Amino acid sequence: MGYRVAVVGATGNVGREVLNILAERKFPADEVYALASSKSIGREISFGDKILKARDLQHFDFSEVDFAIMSAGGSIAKEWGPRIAAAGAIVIDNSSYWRYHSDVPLIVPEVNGHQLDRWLADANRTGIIANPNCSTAQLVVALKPLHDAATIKRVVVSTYQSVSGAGKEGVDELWNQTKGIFVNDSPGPGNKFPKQIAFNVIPHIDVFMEDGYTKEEWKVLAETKKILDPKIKVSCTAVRVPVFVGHSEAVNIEFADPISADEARDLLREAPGISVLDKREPGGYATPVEAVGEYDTYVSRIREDTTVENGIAMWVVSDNLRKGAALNTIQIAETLIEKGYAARKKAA
Ligand code: 11C
Repeated sequence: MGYRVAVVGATGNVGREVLNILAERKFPADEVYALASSKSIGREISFGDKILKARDLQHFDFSEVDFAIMSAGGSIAKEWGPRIAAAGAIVIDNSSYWRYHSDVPLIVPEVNGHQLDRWLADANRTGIIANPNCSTAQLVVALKPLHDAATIKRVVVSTYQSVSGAGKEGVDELWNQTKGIFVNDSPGPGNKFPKQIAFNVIPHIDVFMEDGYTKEEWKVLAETKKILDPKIKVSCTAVRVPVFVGHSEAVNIEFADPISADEARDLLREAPGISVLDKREPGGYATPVEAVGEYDTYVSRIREDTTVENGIAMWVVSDNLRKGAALNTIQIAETLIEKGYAARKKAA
């Protein structure tokens, strides 16, 4: 018997990618429902070779749904996560709302998918699983095999984040400003980014916090600790760049134990979800252009960082809408199925 999957926020950038990936990976679904807010009812959305019509979240009956994959923002997640879970579906939420709740697992299957065994067996589970921020997901996939081998003490990461992380408005703003400058027009102030994004970079993503870091930077720190190891120290500088899709990260890691660049490269080559592209020659590294539409996180420029005792520096690139969002939610659902989560009996 196949599963019933509701995609909440199906008309957004990530929701559409969830539908694409469910179809691409032939997810074992009998039914897939595209749900959206009332203003999008009836909108047509591609699902493989089919077209789904968006249905109204407010009036949808979740009592026979097995998975609700939500990419509809924090306030919808707050209100609807517990309601959908109470109807018996497993909620996999992409927003930041549930990520830091102690009774909600925050999962990247390659890194801490094993936590789902205990969660599934827990009769009192909340029914909600959180998906991490895109910049965290690709980072922890790349850190995990190295941490297992040589124990990471500290990570310093600078991100180069594409505008699709800021949703459709972010993509439109880069497009419109680029076109405007190209035809010699003033780009004009944007609504989404605090400074011109076309032909520029902006060292500011999400709101500023009291300590001077931004919320995006704090998320990378808090989520790396929750997913990988609370003992790892993390410092992040998050930067928006004029790229449509694909986040990049320059990462410097300090380990407790010695590890060479060759050892790190070999470990990363064997690790799930990673492709190593690391030739020390022009073009012998990954950029966002190659990562778009891919499942893997690419690791390049692996070298020893001799400014600390046991240091490695590397470059990590991934499709932020895929591993950073839609793909990871589907991998969570696939992991639950592998661990024995069965489709619910349907009414006769
Ligand atoms: C960005 N990383 O690139 C953000 C988008 O917490 O899920 C994802 C925000 C989140 O702007």
